[in-house]
Amino acid sequence: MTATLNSTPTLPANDADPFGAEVLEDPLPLHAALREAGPVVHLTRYDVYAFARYEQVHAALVDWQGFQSAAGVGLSNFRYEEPWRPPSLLLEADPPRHDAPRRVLSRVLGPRALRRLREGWLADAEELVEQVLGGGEEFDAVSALAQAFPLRVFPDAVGIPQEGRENLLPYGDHAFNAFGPSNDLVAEGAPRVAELSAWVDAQCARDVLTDDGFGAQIWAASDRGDITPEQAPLVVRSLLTAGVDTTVHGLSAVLYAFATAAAAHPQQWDRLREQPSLARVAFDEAVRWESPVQTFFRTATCDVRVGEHVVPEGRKILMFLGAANRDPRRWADPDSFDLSRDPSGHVGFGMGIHQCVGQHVARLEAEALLTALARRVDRIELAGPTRRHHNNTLRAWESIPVRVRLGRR
Ligand code: OVM
Repeated sequence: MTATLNSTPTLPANDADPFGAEVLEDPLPLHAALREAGPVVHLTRYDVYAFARYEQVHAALVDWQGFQSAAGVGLSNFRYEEPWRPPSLLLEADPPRHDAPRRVLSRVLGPRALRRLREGWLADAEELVEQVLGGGEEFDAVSALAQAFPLRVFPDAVGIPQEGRENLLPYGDHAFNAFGPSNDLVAEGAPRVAELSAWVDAQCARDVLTDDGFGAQIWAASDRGDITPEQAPLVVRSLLTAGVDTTVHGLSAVLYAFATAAAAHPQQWDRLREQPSLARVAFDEAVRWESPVQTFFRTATCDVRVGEHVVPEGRKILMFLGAANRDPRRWADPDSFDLSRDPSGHVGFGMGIHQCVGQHVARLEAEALLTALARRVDRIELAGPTRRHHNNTLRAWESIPVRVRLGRR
């Protein structure tokens, strides 16, 4: 390794803590510094490599042979360290083992399967919006909408019982913290991990799930032999881990974007009101702009050449999805939330074989909520100071106080 490094130019280094409170509060300065430093940077604090430019993040995401997931997509290297829970069959697996669970879940969550849910979710969103607006023209967009809507539709769609649903957000929050170092955020979650994990695992059993939800369809796939009966509960677990917090923060992001549009993104809400079919573009643009999932790691499976540098075999690489999604080398005016741009190609859902399998679910939730809101509200703006929620992986809001003005019916 020394010989390799000596024969190549010095790797740019950065000693910032990407999981420290200061960066989590505002990651944009670090992102800019890492992109500027070069195509690959050494993060000295954790002795890992970093990609922050779109080109390298995209290339690593699509090269699953060179950049594996089975050693874990967090800082912890499963080659040497025991994972905090049995690894995900999807997220923390490589082909060929990854492929059967992925095929099953892709079908369960695919556009065809979601058609069955569409009418009901559109009606649920209208009902929720009606109820929230009935409570007054000022409310917290995070709790009242971004959390309330996914919690209203998603657990029912999976088919879990009512009891204990308040565990979903804390469990997901911990799971996403666990991809980072074992810092204060992980320590704060630690006392409840056993209890939350036991509850989540219990919801994955066949006899606990309704007979018509995503969970039942995963179990039915094991009856057909598409996956094994041992795999079925772990695939259900992926839904309960990755399916709630992510959509909550994605919805928060798009609501924040519109609420701040008066200052930074003029006329975006008016455009959505005139053309509700923009709801899906708006959501994808918000996922690009905010990147609710900020980072994932990969592990090099061989010495990988990056420009004039080499990432040695077995080493972890931190991919900054959020930085790639605002790389000026790829995006014009990257910091603006702009409904007239084409956000496709963003890496907020990842890219390649691991690209978010739930993205159609997320888009349907966003479409339902945004169209319901746009039908009733003709102006949305901040009504007070916002507060971030810190998580080692997620870019999140704790609170977005908004004021709305009701429009014509
Ligand atoms: C999983 C999973 C997938 C994506 C993200 C994630 C906690 C988990 O399969 O459990 O974050």
